[in-house]
Amino acid sequence: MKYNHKEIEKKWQDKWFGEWRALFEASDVSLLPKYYVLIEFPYPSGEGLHMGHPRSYVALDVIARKRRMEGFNVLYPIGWDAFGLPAENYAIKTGEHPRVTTQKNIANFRRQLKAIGLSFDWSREVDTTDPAYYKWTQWLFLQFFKHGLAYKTTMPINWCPRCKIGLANEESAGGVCERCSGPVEKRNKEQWMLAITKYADKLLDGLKTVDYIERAKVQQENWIGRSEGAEIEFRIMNHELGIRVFTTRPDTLFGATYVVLAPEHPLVSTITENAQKEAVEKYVAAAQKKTEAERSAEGKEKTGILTGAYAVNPVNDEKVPIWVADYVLGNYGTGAIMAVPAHDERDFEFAKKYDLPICEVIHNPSPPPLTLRGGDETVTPLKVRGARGVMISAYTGSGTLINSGEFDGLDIESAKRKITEAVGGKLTVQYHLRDWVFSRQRYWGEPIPVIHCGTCGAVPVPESDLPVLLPEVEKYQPTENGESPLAAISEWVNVKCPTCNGAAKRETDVMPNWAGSSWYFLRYIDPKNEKVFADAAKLKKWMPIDWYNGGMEHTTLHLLYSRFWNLFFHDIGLVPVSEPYQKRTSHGLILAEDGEKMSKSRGNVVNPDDIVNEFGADALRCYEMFIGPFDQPVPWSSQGVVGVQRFLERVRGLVESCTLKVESDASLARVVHQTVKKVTEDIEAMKFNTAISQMMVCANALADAEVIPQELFVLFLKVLSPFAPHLAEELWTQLGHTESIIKESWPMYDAVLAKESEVELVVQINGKIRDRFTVPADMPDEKLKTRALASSKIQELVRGKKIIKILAVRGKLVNVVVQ
Ligand code: ANZ
Ligand code: ZN
Repeated sequence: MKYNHKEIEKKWQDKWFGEWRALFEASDVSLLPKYYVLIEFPYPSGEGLHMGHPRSYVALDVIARKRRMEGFNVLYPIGWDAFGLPAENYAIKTGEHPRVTTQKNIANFRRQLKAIGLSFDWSREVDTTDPAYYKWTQWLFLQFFKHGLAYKTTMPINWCPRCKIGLANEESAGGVCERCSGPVEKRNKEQWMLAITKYADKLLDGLKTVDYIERAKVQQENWIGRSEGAEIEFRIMNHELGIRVFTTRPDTLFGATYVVLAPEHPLVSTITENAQKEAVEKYVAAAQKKTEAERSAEGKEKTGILTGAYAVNPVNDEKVPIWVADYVLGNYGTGAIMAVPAHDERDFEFAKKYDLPICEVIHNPSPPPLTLRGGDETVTPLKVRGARGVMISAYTGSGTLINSGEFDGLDIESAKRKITEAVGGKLTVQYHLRDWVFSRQRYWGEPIPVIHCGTCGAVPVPESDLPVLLPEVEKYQPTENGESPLAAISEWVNVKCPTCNGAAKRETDVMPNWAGSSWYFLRYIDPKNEKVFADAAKLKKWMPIDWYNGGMEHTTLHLLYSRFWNLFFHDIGLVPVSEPYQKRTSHGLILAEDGEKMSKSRGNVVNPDDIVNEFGADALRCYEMFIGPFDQPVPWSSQGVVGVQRFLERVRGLVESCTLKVESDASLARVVHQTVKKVTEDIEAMKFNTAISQMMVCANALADAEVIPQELFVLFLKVLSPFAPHLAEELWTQLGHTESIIKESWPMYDAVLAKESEVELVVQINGKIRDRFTVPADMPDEKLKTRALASSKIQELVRGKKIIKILAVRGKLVNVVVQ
């Protein structure tokens, strides 16, 4: 009789999400230790769930289910990150209200997630687009505002002149509009900003206290990019003004042979000589069209243009030309650099191209040989002023100073300090992190709760007037001049100032779709609270999150943003811990069978619904866990699902051979206890794939036995249950139980029973001992022989020789006879 997964899985889901729903509900009053498991809540897209979602969700479902069986009070919540562009773009195209599409999509996602048997606590579902939720997003925004961390400034945005719409960075990748494929421009607009840079050091320091996957820590550190250096002023000849440069290498000041301004630098137009004006303006306009990434890409040919003006190097009074070049960015440091071609790669390339002087000031203890060959062509070494050798590239290593007057002989570090001091500069710290552009000229987002008054300035909407509801609009398209569609509703825009009662206007920008996800983990703790965003005592009970899994692509976005929000909330006493996530892990992508990214346009998408239908939820779950190392990208395989389904079929058959009576056979007991041990440990290490292969080995051993002692089968069934919960419940009832297997305790293994009895195997070649290692005592002869021949030592010694005979003595020795 074939296992009817459709019927059986539905039966258990009906119980779990119906009569038995308390099983998955976290308790605010329980005295059991708490455990908060979190996955990144999905954006409910029209396409429905994709295969990547279950990889993360099932993995943490396994952990949540195991923790419940270990006696924890588990919180494993779910919700919808539902503001966002696809629903809005769809509305622009079809006129259908984003709320309508969003509700439809949510219903579909809910159905799909339940069909996979995920043990979410559905009583705490949140939806970021629900006014009862975004009221608090707005309230939290106002805390930033009140503490001076939300401010308005003019910033360039991505603007598509054809679609007349402001685009998010993600919609204008490569400088191309996602909708019309036309070129995107930069346009200056007033934007709300959140001062995340004020938290740069806290965001760095906090990383030292949490258990994050190493890659995520490194990415965040690099993104924040703390850089110690100095600001030094260069006087401009024939001008009152000076140019301040930021350098991490003030020790190389004697080697600064020219100065470069970013095209955006405000001094460019002031100091450019008349003869150069036209050319410089053209250059600046061209630079504006490039993205930051294009401008700073390594290996890309550097371009620049002379201003005709000169500056004075403050350390030696040398006259140096001032250039404009787009490899210098306007919004980093001071937007101006001193160029030291001898010791900076980019400056070296630039100096070579424009034939600028190169002056060596750090002694290179092992200079490259005079003639060097790079590939097939000979590299021409450059003659360098003051140098004793030649240079074929910048020397960026450490060493002592040369050609630096009184500072000669100093090491780099002390020279940094002394030279900065000598020229009246100051030591500073720069961060690559930028403040967060927090407004969008869009419809489908949280209205920013601020009112602009001519007299009082920007005034927060009073708490009692929150939420500021999204009004109904006729058109979802931004206005002609790139304002949010909200700007077109005058009865909504025109209000009284809450402070002076004069005529005032509402802010018409909305928040970015990162807002709702920056604090959702707090709302799960108290999702229905109408008085506060979450009750303090409950926050204290549940925070921090014990285990958070999510995509690597969010490391420098959502993960950083939400840490920032939480750090700030902690500073103003709203939350009990500074770091929200105690542990962060990440899963690899699931690729299509062809190894490419799954995408609709490639037509290689595997739909979870189809897999659940054909093979069952348990097969989907187990296969996603079996597919490969959890943190690696892996291609989907339809063969693989079939294999896993066969394993589950085999497990189902086992229950028929179960008996209460028999004594357990030692070797069968060993496999089962080893399986309990391995699955227990592998789940913690997220080695789900090896946990499943061990369960496959175990199922085979159980299937080979004539009868299976029920106590052993039960151990196996319990460790299988987080992976294949439907089947586990079904077999559990077949053994006569009436309550859920989830209520059982996680099994203990018997360490003595689990231990392989092992022996040392001696491997000889022609009677001489050549290798020894341990093997299971009961390894059969044929396996012993293969194992012996697999040893690298033995392989080495028999290579090229003819093996005549192999003898094995079980539990002792293998002798290989060669000619
Ligand atoms: C002179 C120098 C000599 C430099 C040398 C480096 C090596 P990080 O580590 O990223 O902070 N720089 C400064 N502002 C810049 C800007 N707005 N756009 C592009 N480059 C800029 O890098 C700091 C270094 O990058 C600075 O130190 C400056 O070049 C350059 F042997 O100054 B350095
Ligand atoms: Zn006012």
